Amino acid sequence: MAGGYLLYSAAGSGGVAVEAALTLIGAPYALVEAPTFEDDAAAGDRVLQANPMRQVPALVLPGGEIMTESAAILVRLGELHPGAGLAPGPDDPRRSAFLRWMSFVSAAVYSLYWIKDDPSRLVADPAIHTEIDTAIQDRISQCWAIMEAGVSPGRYILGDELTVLDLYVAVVSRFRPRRQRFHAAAPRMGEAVRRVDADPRLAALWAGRYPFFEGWDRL
Ligand SMILES: N[C@@H](CCC(=O)N[C@@H](CS)C(=O)NCC(=O)O)C(=O)O
Repeated sequence: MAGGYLLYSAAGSGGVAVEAALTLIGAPYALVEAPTFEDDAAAGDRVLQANPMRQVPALVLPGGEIMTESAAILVRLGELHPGAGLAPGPDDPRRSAFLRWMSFVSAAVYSLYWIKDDPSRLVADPAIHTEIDTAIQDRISQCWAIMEAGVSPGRYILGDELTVLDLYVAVVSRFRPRRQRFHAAAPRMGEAVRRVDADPRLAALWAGRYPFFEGWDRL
């Protein structure tokens, strides 16, 4: 796609973090809606042309190159648009923590959803699926607590400036076990993500793509 970004994403998915980054950057993008995690084979087929993992997000860069992997996409967008100030550069004192925690969210938390969303991918016996789900929810809460202990937040997770890490955590912490457990495990990061939730530049995006509704966090 010449001249703009093409994003494969879905409402309520990790792709919304990429949508948030593009919104703050002010970069126009076209969207291919592909709710790969729902019982929708066509959605998987749609994203397959960009991502052999059948997952969103996948981003086609203006030059045609395809990127998958949410953390890499977010870091790269920050690099490609330095004026937006969303990704600490190589000489920034926050750089090591930035890369560390971007990878951590992806590897330690987000990757668990491939099993959590459908435990039969690993274990056929449905009698065990609830146990797996509970164990994964506990593991996710533990990971948030480990991250909470390792960061030194200011107004945002890495200090007083918003980065794509804040967008990433604000979205991934909406997945089950959702925010009640996230806030219990990570109260200081919780303040940062509430700030991201309330950012007026993102109000329309959250409302349209990952809305809060009465009782959403009790699911
Ligand atoms: N490692 C990937 C994980 C992406 C991912 O799990 N995406 C979910 C949506 S939030 C998905 O497409 N799930 C469908 C599936 O895994 O079959 C990333 O960080 O981008």
